[in-house]
Amino acid sequence: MAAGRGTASPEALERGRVVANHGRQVVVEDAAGRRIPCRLHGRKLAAVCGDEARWAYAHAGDDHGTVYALEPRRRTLERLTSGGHAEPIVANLTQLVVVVAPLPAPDWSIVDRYLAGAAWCGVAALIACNKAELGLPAVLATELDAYAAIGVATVHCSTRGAPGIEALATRLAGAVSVLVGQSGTGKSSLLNALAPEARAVTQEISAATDEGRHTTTHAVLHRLASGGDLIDSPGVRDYAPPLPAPRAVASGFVEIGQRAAGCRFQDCLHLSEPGCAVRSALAAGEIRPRRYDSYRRVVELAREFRERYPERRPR
Ligand SMILES: Nc1nc2c(ncn2[C@@H]2O[C@H](COP(=O)(O)OP(=O)(O)OP(=O)(O)O)[C@@H](O)[C@H]2O)c(=O)[nH]1
Ligand SMILES: [Mg+2]
Ligand SMILES: [Zn+2]
Repeated sequence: MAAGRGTASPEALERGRVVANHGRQVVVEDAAGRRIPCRLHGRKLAAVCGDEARWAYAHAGDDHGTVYALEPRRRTLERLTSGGHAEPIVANLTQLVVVVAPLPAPDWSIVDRYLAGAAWCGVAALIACNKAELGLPAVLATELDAYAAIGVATVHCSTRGAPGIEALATRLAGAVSVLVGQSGTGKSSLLNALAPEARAVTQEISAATDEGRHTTTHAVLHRLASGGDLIDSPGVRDYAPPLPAPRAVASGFVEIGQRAAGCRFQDCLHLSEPGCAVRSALAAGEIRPRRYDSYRRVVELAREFRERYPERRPR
């Protein structure tokens, strides 16, 4: 089937999935697994990795095509831009995998914000601790145990030695997952280990700063032989998801959201209100101060957002 540029009607278009995104140029995978470079039709169309696309070859026999439309997105991972807008990163996900490692040293507030963002958009989340063959510093092991204790799944993996990638592969089977996290944690290395044909570029972290070099610049999706689809994404220096109303922030912090029902006031923000079950649990050592601090900072962000953009409705 081929539809010319001006003649493409929705029924005549093929279905495919955006598996890489380079601005106005994308790569679409068709039902047979072929990957076709496509341009986006019109200025308004903006695709992200994971989008379901309606596309057509420009002319019969062409090896490139045009994307004319995108299907409505489900479960989109978004980030809050400095201008206060929600920018989609990847679409139609089922699982977010936050990758941490002994080096670069984890920034746990980034991890907490990813977990909150996943909860708010209805995506399951998992923490993968890569480079585990190096051995885990006690502080890292303690944090991972604490996440496990509040019900966040954690898996240890390595692309260089034991424990390997099997436990991660098991978690990815049957899911559409995205690898996110700080630069240099080994996201692209994990993709290459799981899907060697991906041949994603990887790079040593900087010896001067012990930080990654922001090697990956675009999200890319690969099918795994072990099952599931995996999206590699660029490493971040910081991350904030689009913010809900301050009262809804607790739903992104599982151990805080669970206790909110015990608060005296229904609209308790768990900051300094009397009769607050969350503050009681914090005082009793049942909630970790570091996690509470992450929560408090996100509530502050959500309040600032409301003051700054009163016309924008929180989702
Ligand atoms: N020791 C050890 N090093 C690893 C492991 N996995 C990846 N690395 C190394 O970590 C460095 C960074 O790996 P990348 O895969 O480029 O990291 P990334 O997370 O994709 O980085 P960005 O694309 O910048 O976000 C490279 O030198 C990898 O060889 C591992 O399991 N153990
Ligand atoms: Mg990378
Ligand atoms: Zn409270």
